[in-house]
Amino acid sequence: MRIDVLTIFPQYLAPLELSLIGKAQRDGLLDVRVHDLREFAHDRHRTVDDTPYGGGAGMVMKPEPWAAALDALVAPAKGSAVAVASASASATPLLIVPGPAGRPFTQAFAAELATRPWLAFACGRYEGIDERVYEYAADDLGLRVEVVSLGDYVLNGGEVAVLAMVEAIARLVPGVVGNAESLVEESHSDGLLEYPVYTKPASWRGRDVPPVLLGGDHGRIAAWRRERSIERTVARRPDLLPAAALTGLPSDDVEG
Ligand code: 6GU
Repeated sequence: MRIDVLTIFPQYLAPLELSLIGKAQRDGLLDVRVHDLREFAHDRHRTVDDTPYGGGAGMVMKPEPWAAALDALVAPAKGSAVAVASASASATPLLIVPGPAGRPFTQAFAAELATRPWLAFACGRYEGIDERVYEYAADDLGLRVEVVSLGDYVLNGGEVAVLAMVEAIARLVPGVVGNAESLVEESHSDGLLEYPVYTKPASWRGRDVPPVLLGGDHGRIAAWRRERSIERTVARRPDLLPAAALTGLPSDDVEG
């Protein structure tokens, strides 16, 4: 999977070199390319923002640097090595713009994005990006554009959100997570929150591991974990329960 990130703070994305995502890059499973938007601002001060039409607080990102950056991404100079390589992979990236006004980022959406050969993230700062950039990307460059939000709060820019989204997506790309079984039982994989987990010692500071987990009866353990998942979801995320019930998985326990 190829991932391009356009940002005025390339250093913000440095953690993508670490841990599982860094290893996946070295293993050739991920190809992450971070680009400095200011390289595409051609005035003396490399300006990327300006005051909003209609007035109001803050600044808006200018369309010209964004268009130049997206042009370079989608239609690299003809005959270049990049043009040849990307033409064989996938013609255009899916363009993701992180922002609090976006569609919610979920595990299901992460799984869909993990099947894509090429994603591009456009990190806005300030009050946002001139609206015409979205139209240009869709209408003139033919990109699918998705504004995506991590949740109902406001970050200063898209960079931290990209770190979170890339981690959630990349770990679903086959081979990135060594033990694929660990993807099956985690939170949100069946619409419920994950059950509590324990390790040695069996007794610690007067607190014992639930005895059922020590018994080796895998049927009883699975039933216990299902109950704890439902209990925890009821307590912390009751909004998830209608969708989880529709999967049919926990319905036996809900009735009993
Ligand atoms: Cl994806 N971006 C920004 N800038 N703020 C956010 C967000 C994303 N999700 C929640 N708040």
